[in-house]
Amino acid sequence: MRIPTVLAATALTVAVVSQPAHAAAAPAVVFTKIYYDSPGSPDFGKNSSLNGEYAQIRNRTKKAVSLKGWTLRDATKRPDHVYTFGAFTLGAGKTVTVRTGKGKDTGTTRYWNRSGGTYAYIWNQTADTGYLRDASGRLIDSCSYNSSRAAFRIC
Ligand SMILES: [Ca+2]
Ligand SMILES: [Ca+2]
Repeated sequence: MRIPTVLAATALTVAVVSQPAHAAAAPAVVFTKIYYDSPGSPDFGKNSSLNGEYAQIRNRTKKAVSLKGWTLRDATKRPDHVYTFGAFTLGAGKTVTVRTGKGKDTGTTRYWNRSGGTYAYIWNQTADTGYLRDASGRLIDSCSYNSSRAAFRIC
């Protein structure tokens, strides 16, 4: 059935106007950056290079959020591409950096502790997606990129 142009336009206007009421609230904890092309080229997979790629996650709220059991992963369906937070609290307005390589966890930086050369990188150099899920597996935020022209993506 053909919809008269006037009616179609009216329906579109209604849909656009009503959209904010249905839009989900911005999540409390969000990706802010994925630095996917570690400095230097080529990327040989040394620990310093693995730690040159990272994802940053920020708590936008005025309350601390426990990230214990929360997971961070890329688009790859591999169990070793899942980072699970241990006991960790992200303070109000604070940002945590999750680096791919090995290191000693601090209050602001966590380490995926991956090694094994070039296959240890998590974040693809051209296109990938980060997923952040809470301890019950609910998707909290995601960040996608599809460009090799930059070294990082601001989410
Ligand atoms: Ca590089
Ligand atoms: Ca990947």
